Amino acid sequence: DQESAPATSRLRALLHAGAPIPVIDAYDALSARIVESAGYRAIWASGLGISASFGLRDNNEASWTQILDSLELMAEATSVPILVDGDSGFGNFNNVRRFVKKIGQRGLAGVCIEDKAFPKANSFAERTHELCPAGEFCGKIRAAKDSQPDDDFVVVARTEALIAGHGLDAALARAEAYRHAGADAILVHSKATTAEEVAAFAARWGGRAPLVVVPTTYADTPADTFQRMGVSLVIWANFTLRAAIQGIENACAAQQANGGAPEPGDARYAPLKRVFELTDEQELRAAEQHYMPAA
Ligand code: SPV
Ligand code: MG
Repeated sequence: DQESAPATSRLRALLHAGAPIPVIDAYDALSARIVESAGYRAIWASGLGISASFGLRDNNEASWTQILDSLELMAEATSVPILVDGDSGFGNFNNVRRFVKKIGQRGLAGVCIEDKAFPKANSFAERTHELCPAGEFCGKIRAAKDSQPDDDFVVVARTEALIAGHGLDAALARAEAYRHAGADAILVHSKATTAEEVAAFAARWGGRAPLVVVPTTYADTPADTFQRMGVSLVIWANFTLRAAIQGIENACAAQQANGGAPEPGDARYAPLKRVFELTDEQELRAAEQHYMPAA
């Protein structure tokens, strides 16, 4: 996990660290910087978060080039590896190939592709979730692996079988097929309110490939439960997004209650100094010293 190793290799090392690694979402370059400075070892570039940052729904409303532009800025702003939420691949295997090639060129460390139909819907949306046929999805995984920028790039296959109500056997059969297609890890998504469902999956999976979970609806699960399950990555997929929304809402409400103006010294606001730190203002001053003639 050396800083000098490529992002792809560092993400791969986390998958095989032998203990659950907490990963949190970012939805733009600034939130990615904040996550990195808080000490997270990897970032989840959330599809929900990026689309919400555009004011759009998590239904493939944003074009994939709009998402790519945001991902490029996120990668440029950070040095920890970024696992990209690639939704259902923005189309068929051919769209997957193009997307993986483009994120690979931009230094993203891996991609997660889910076995939903296109356009996808958020897993927590109250609706019928249509899955991509397993055979077709295996082609997408193979296409992703064949388009990766280096051998360590991580392709996570995400099954939505439990979300779609197809049950444990179907989820396990799909995961096994995706592993054979070349997936480096399996994300088993669940909207259950306890970890029981994913624990049952993990028990039958038996560590055939690294396992990734997204415990949004079972967030109160103790960390040692994930350890016992043999989970590799625990992705807190929408927590910076929700913290930002709540933070801005609280600040706006307080200002509105104060006639529209901020209260002097309100600790709700990060100091401007923090903004300049997060955008590395200091580096520009040093570069000016280096490149500009003294006045
Ligand atoms: C996302 O963060 O966009 C995800 C995770 O895909 S979830 O919203 O939990 O489905
Ligand atoms: Mg998503």
